[in-house]
Formats: sequence, structure tokens, C-alpha cells
Amino acid sequence: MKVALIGCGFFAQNQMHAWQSIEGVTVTAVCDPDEGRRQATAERFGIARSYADADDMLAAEDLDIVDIATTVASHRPLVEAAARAGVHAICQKPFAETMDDARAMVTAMQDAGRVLMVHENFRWQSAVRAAIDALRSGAIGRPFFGRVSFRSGYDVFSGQPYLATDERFIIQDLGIHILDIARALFGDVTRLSASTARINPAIRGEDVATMLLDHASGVTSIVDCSYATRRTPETFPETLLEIDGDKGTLRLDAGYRLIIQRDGEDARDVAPPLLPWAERPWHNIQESVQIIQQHFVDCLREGREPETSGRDNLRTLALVEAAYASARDGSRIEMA
Ligand code: NAD
Ligand code: 89V
Repeated sequence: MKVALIGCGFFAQNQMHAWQSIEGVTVTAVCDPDEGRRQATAERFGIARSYADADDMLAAEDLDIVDIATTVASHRPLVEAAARAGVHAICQKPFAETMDDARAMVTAMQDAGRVLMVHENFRWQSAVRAAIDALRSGAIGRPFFGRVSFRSGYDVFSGQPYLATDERFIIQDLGIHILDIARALFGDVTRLSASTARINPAIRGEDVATMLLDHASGVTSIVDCSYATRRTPETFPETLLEIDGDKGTLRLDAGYRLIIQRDGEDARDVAPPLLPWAERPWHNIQESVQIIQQHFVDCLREGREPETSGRDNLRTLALVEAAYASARDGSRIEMA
């Protein structure tokens, strides 16, 4: 399968490493209007052809997949360009700036008969996946309460400066992952309320968000996110879990310890491996990049819809929009 990368920035480097680890896949071209980034990425990964413009690349290259690793404002035009060119697309989160844009992107790819997946990778982290698998196998019986928690004081702004200046911060950038994990664990959401705060005066958006979710399955969950939490150990970028079921409890604790209590205690180390190209503390996220891209390729080969397809991700994005609306006016939002 021939892949082209669109956007040669901070996170795309992980995506390039991951493509190079997947059998039967070759990245044949990269694209970025920023010449320095484009050339550095092409050189680093030995890619012969590079382009400043995505339309030019799509016209010139014979591709199976485009990997869209740009920030959100360009996602809709780039996915629509992929649809016009008749290539499958994997697009970074946040999927779109508005629900209308996201729906248009899903429709464009559907009409083109091509597969669209969102690079929604947190539910693919191996520690989170171990918890999802345990829950789905009935390890604690029927769940009725969950807390999905990401609290950190890590400096994300040095690698991703736009996070400090965007009007929306933690729900759109990080909460979107944590809400998606809540969906993967407990299913779709019927009601949501949220409150937010900005603790760091040097940034524009909110850096704390606390959300209360009712799930159609009967579970009530709390999704809490903070980049204003100074504590030891610093757990970036771990998502911690506490889940109560009618037969026991499950916890994913700091340090990647999965603990299931049910007639006794089963504690497991579910730490992610340190891939050869990865570095701590990002190795958890980096491993999930390889897993999600492998999932995309497997789905294309087997004709299956990816778990985090564009269509699926509309429901995660709707939670982000609902959380901002609730935080703005104090309402409790009924999800369609
Ligand atoms: P970045 O700003 O470092 O890189 C984006 C690159 O895209 C830039 O080099 C820019 O010149 C290029 N670009 C913009 N418009 C383009 C266009 N039309 N055609 C080609 N190139 C274009 O951003 P980043 O930090 O790498 O983030 C990219 C995306 O990845 C964001 O949506 C972010 O939320 C997401 N991200 C995801 C994770 C994760 O774990 N899933 C982690 C970090 C970032
Ligand atoms: O996942 C992300 O999109 C990143 C981070 C983990 C730092 O929030 O921006």
C-alpha cells in the first residue's frame, strides 16, 4: 500500500516511524507548505518525493492512503481532496472544527467509496486496551460507575505552541481522547454536563474540565482532565481508570498497573513496550500510533470498518461540542 503524509510537523514524525514498521506499506511522498519541515521529514525517513501542496501531490502520485497529520483547520479541505482523488484517508483528531464539517467529511468519503478513519489513538494504548478487554469479558460483572481521569502538569506547550493560543484547549485537544475512552468502555452517552476552568494565566483556553456522563448502558461516568495538576508522580500521558461493577472493581493506576478485585485481587503490569524509535514518557502514545495505523491497514485489507471510523468519531466529537455548550451555560445536554 502506498501512503502519502500530509503535514510534516511535531506529531507526524511518530506516524512516519509507525508506517515504516508496518509490513506491506511504503510512504512514497510527503507534503507540507513549510519547506524546512517538509525537507527534514523527507530526509529523515528517506522519502524521494515531496510537495508543498496537497492537490499537486494527489494529482501526481498513485496512492492508496493519505495520512492527514495537520491541525484541525485544514482537515475538511484535505479529506475532501482525498475523496476527490479516490484515496483512503486517516485523519488526525480533533476530526473537525464543527459537526457540520465532520458530517460533510464522512459523506464525501462515503460517496467516493473510500474509507475514512480518525486517528483517535488513546483507546488503542495497550494499557487502556487491557482494561477495555477485561471489562468487555465481564471481569467485574455489569459496570455501573466509571472515572476516566487524565491529570498532569506536563508542559505540552513547548512541543505544540498552538495549544496555548487556541480559544479551545483541554476538551478539544485532550478531553476528546478521554471522552472517546469513556465511549469505548461504557458505550454511547445519553446526557452530559461539564464545567471548565483556566488555571494557567499564560494560555488562552481552558486547562481543566470535569464532565458527568450518563451512558445508554446505565453507567454513570466522570471524565476529568487537567493540565494544571502538579503532583508526584507526574503521570503524563497516562489515563487512569476506576470502574465499579456489580461483581468487582477495576483500576488502572499510575505506573500502568491494572488491578481487578473480585473474590481476591489480580494486579498486572500493563506498561507499554518502549518501541525502538520511541522515548519516555511519550512511548505510551507512540505505541498506540503504531497499533492504530496497523488497525487501519488491517481493516482496508479485510474490508472492515475501522473501530474509530469517521462515522464513529462523529459521536465523540458531539461530546466535545456538548461539553463546551454545557460549560458555557450550565445546561445538561441530551445527546441525540
Ligand atoms: P504541527 O503544527 O507541529 O504540524 C502541522 C503541520 O501541518 C505543519 O508543519 C504545517 O505546516 C502543516 N500543514 C498545515 N496545513 C497544511 C496543508 N494544507 N497541507 C500540508 N501541510 C499542512 O502540529 P502537530 O502538533 O503535529 O499536530 C498535528 C495534529 O496532530 C493536530 O490535530 C493535533 O491535535 C494532533 N496530535 C495528536 C496527538 C495524538 O496522540 N493523537 C498528539 C499530538 C498532536
Ligand atoms: O494527544 C494529543 O493530541 C496531544 C496531547 C497528548 C499532548 O494532549 O496534544
